[in-house]
Amino acid sequence: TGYHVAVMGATGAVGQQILKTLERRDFPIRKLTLLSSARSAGKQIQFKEETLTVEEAVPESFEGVDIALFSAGGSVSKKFAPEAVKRGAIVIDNTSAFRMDPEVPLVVPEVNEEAVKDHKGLIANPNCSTIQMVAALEPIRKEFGLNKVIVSTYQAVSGAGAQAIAELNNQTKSIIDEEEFTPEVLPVGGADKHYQIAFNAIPQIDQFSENGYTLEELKMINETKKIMGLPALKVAATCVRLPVETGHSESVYIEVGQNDVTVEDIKRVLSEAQGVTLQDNPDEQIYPMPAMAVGKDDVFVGRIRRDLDEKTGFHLWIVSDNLLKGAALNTVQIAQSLVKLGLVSTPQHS
Ligand code: 11C
Repeated sequence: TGYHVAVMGATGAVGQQILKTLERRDFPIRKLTLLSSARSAGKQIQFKEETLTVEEAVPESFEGVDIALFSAGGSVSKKFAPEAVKRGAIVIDNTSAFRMDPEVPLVVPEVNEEAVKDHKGLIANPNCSTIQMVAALEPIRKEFGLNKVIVSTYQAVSGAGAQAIAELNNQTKSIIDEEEFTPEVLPVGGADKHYQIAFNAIPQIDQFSENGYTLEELKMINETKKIMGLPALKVAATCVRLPVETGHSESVYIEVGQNDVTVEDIKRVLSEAQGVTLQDNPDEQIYPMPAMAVGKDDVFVGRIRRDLDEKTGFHLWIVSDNLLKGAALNTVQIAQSLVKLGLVSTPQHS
C-alpha cells in the first residue's frame, strides 16, 4: 500500500540520495518511476529488492503519479514540473526554478511545515546552504527573536553535482602526480572561466548577479527571509567552495532580539531542537566538521560564542550533509509532511 512516486533526476548525486532516503525512511510506495534525461535513460537502479530501469522523461511519464520529486536542474523542472502538476501530481522541486514564486511554498519542515498546506501542486525545497542555516536559527528566533544574520559558507563540491566531485578527485590526483589538468566544471558550468578546486578555495558559487553577489548568496538571503517569514530580517552572505567532497560548513553571526541572552540559553534551545545536534565543547575540542557530518541527518552546531562588542551578537558554526538535510532528506521530509497533514490522495493498494 502506498503512493505512486516519481523521481526525476534519479541518477544524479541528489537523486541517488533521495532513493536511499525513501528506502531508509520506509516511505509508503506502491509504484516507483525513475526518470532522467535521454543521456542517463536505460541505467538500472536497485531499490529495496527490485531492480528498476531509468526511463527518459516525457510529459506522459507523470500519468497517475501522486508525488514527483525533482532534482535534475532548473531547466528540467521548468519544462516538466508543470506537466506533472497538470496530471495531478504534487511536485517537490529541489531546484531554484520556483523557490521565490509567491504561489509556491518553500519548506523546511522543522521551520515552516504548515506552509505545505498552501501548495497549488508545487512545493520548493530550498538551497542546501539555506536549509541547514534556517534549521539552526529557527529555534533561536522562536525564543529570542532574530534581527540580523551574516554568513560565510565553506561549501562542498557535491553541491555542484557528480561532475564536480569527479573534478576534485581527478585534480587532486593530478596535482600529487605532478600532471597537467584543465579545470572544466567549477566554479559553475557555463562560466567563461573555470578554476582549480583541489588545494584551493573559490569565492564564487553559481553566476554573479549585477549587484556583485552570486546567485548562491542571493538564494541564502532571499530564501531565509521567505522560509522564516521575516521579510525585514537583515541577511548578508558570502559563499565559498572548498575542496571538501560532502558537508557544507557555515560561520554565522547573528543578532537576536533580546539583550540578556546568554551562550547557555542558545545552547539550551539548540539541544532541545528537532533535527539539530549541539556539538560544542571547546575544552575537549568538540565542534562540528563536515567529515563527521557526512551520512547523518542532523544539522550540527558548535563554536557558539557571544560577540565581544555587540550585546545581542553571537557567532555559530553550522555543519550538515548538503546531500541529505540540504537536499534529499528535506525533500523526503516534505513528502512525509504531505502524508502526515493528509494532503495527498489516499494511498492505494498495488
Ligand atoms: C551548491 N548550493 O552547493 C548549491 C547547490 O539551488 O539547489 C544547490 C543549488 C540549488 O553548489
